[in-house]
Parts: sequence; structure tokens; C-alpha cells
Amino acid sequence: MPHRMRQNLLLPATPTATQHDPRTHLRHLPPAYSLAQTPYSRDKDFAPQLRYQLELPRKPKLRPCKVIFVGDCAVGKTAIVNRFCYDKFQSNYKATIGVDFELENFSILGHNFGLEMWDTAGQERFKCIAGAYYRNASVIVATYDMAKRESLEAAKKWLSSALNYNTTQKPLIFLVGTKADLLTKEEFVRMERLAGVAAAELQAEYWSVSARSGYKINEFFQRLAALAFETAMQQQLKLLKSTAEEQTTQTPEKSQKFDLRSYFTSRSSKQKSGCAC
Ligand SMILES: Nc1nc2c(ncn2[C@@H]2O[C@H](COP(=O)(O)OP(=O)(O)O)[C@@H](O)[C@H]2O)c(=O)[nH]1
Ligand SMILES: [Mg+2]
Repeated sequence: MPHRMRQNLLLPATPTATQHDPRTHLRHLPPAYSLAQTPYSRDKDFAPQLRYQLELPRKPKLRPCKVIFVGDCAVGKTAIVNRFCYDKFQSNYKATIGVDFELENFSILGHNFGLEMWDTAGQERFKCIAGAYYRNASVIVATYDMAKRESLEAAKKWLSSALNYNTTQKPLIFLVGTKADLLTKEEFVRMERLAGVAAAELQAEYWSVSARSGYKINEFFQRLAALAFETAMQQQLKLLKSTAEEQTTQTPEKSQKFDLRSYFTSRSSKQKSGCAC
């Protein structure tokens, strides 16, 4: 995998070469972590209607999709982004300074699709930054540390404040438990049960991951990208359809107004009939 520098918000994004990378090259809709813990598609693939529309010559272009990570400090937000984007893990804690973001380019059903992943040190607590951080997020990832039960409660609060600021109508919501490697099997099962209840309350899709071992990291980001792509593409296609419908309903009116031939024929026939009005 090519080495890339972590990107600061103020620097221009450098797109990554993703065409043949199996991590970011998707032809099917990846499954949810658990079919019981998702409010989103449980289908094994993208909707046939979407596939059909994408075969048509008029293909909509999508803007990069904004994904924000929220949750207590040190729950592992930066670690999961770094594991996916660079396949690396640092065990010594370095707080994120300012707002970092990564741009990861996917190829989904032959379309380029960018994910902008926004990650902060928690400055989004302050109102001035919160607005910019949360605004227009299409995906919110509420993150908690599976080894710290109280961070699950905190994740719910983080999510609710993100939703208060968010201006996107209905963002996709994920609840992600990190550091799965730190738990025994029994603790893991117990924590997943608790988190499953929370996910249902939040209407979020649930995932347990580990940045240290890499457990379910690729699967999570692939699922996230695919659902975000499907949602954005469906919105764009709806928009294209309604614009096309508007144009067809307007066309007869316009042609009546500007059709000079019909204008002159109607005038001359009126003159022939001797009507002066
Ligand atoms: N054992 C383990 N430690 C992790 C994992 N993810 C993160 N950490 C550690 O938790 C600390 C905080 O992680 P970081 O990603 O910086 O947290 P953030 O403040 O939420 O961005 C660091 O010391 C990481 O090494 C994980 O999956 N397993
Ligand atoms: Mg961080």
C-alpha cells in the first residue's frame, strides 16, 4: 500500500490510487455486522434498480461524502481511521490536534466515490468549531471503548449533540465499539448485548472492531462507504428525474411562446378572416 501523509484540513486533498485496491473496490453491497442490529439494507446486494440506473448513459457525479467520528477522548477514533487508511496502529496515545481529515477514494460499481473522514481531539465541544465539524455530515460514527462501559453512555450524548447541529436531513448512523481485543469472550458478549440495545434506541447500525488487531475494520468501512454511496446515488438520481420531468412539462409552453411559424400562421389566418382584434 502506498504511504500517504496524514492530511490537515487546510491542505488540499491528495486523491489516492484505488482502482485495483480490493479494500476500496466494491462490486457488491457488503453485509451488516449483524442482521439483527441494523436499520439499513439487509439485502445481499445493491438494489437492482440502482444497478440498472447506473448502466444508463447519464451518470450522476457525486461529491465526496462527509463522515464524522464522535465519542470520548481516547476511545480510539483516530486509531480506526489510521488502521483503515494506512494499515497501521500506534499503541502510544497522541491526541489529535485541530481537525484532521482523510480522503479515501473508493470505486463502487465502477463509480468513483470519495469519503472525507473528519476526526478531532474533541474541540467540537466548543460551539464555534462544532458547527463546522458537524455541518453537512452524511454519516455519523458514534464511537465507544468496549473496555469502558461509561463511554457507551457518552457516545449516546455525543451522537445527540451531533444530530442537533447536523443539517443533513437523515444522516447514516453507526455505533462502533472499539478495542475488542482487550475483552475476554464473556465480556465481549456482554458488552455487545448492551451496545445492541443502545444501537436499537439510536436507530444505528452496530459494529465491534479492533484497530490493534484489524478485526472488522475493512468490513466496517466498506459497508459504510457502500451505504453512503447507495444513499447519495439514489438522492442524485431522484433529483435528475425530477429535473427531467420539470423540463418535459415546461417544453410545450415554451414552444408555444417561441414558435414563430405558428405565430405567423395564426396571424395571417386571422387577417384572412377579417378579424381586427
Ligand atoms: N488495545 C487497543 N488499544 C487501542 C485500540 N484503538 C486505540 N487504542 C489505543 O487507545 C488510545 C487512544 O486511541 P486514539 O485513536 O488516539 O483515540 P481518540 O482520542 O478517540 O482518537 C491509544 O493509546 C491507542 O493506542 C484498539 O483497538 N485496541
Ligand atoms: Mg484522535
